[in-house]
Amino acid sequence: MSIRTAGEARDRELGRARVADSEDLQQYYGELDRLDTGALWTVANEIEPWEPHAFSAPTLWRWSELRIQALRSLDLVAPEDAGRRVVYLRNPRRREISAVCGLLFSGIQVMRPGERASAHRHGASALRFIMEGSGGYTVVDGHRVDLHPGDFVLTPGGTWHDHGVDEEGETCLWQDGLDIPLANALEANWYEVHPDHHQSVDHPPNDSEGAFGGPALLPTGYSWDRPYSPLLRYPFDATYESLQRAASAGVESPHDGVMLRYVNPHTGGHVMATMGAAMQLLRPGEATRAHRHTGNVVYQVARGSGHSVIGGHRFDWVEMDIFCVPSWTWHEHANASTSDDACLFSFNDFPVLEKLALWREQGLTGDHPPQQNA
Ligand code: GTQ
Repeated sequence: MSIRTAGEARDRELGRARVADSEDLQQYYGELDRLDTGALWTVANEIEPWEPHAFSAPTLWRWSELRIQALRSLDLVAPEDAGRRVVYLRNPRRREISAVCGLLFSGIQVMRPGERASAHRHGASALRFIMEGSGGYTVVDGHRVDLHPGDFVLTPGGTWHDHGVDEEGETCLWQDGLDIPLANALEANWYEVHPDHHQSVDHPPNDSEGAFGGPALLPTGYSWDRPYSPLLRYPFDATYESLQRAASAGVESPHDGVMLRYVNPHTGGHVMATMGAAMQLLRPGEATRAHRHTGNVVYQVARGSGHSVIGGHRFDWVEMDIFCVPSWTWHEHANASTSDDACLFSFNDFPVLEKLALWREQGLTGDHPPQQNA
């Protein structure tokens, strides 16, 4: 759909491009075209929409279907040939750039016991949300990080990483979130294979948590100048406890319920330069009020069941389902249960919007969003 459709009626206002066509103009446009130029007023209303325009469609992927297809790939391809054995989520309106939403990528990676993917690094940054299995691990620049269900794990851009599952473990499934389409749109992505194909672990296992995972305590005498968090794993239990504590302390938003952002303990900022992540708690019976903002968000249901209304469409979700909220799209969430918590993990491109001063947010005081233009 053309990005003009939304505000077309208003495009006849003084201040917008509203030049009436004529034969002389058509001839003129032809001459400009031959010089690889154009008249701004023929495209101005398209390239300067009244409001941020989302190219992606709000979409939900059911875990019950994703899981079966991801497991099927176990017998169809080997990680040595596939590089990574991943079923990626393709937004119906972003097919050409393999994006899940906006300029974000998401895939379900599956590995069985004893398997190891070869080490590589790239300009794009990656994060993982672990769903299932045991004995899974990733090695990030020589630091081994164990992967447990519910954990949120970082593989920042430029770091060597290789994943595997120990022989005595169980088949592991996790969601990969990357900024590949963004890095490609900026024409800045690159890829390198590790010369030895595997890294040696040259630090104690899970050492980033030992050093940086304490409650608001940091080791003295360290220096850190990398553009991402030195803490590489954020375990689910500690995250859930923090949500409970925040709820008791009355930390809540009418739009998000109790929502906590994963932080770089060194700066208090987002965990990586291009992607942020959060976990939110919807208490039993809780329903949030609609809001919208620039930036794209991919959610995964970490606990419970409920529904979200995104751009006027209702999506019912259960544990591990994945859904997305495109930029500037009204959204609200509700916990279906009156006795159990619901938790939503999410990752986003907010750091990019903030750095480029393009972050914008709009809340709604009433309960019902106006009809979306898209
Ligand atoms: O583990 O680095 O799902 O490079 C897609 C591309 C995972 C990874 C994906 C990747 C990775």
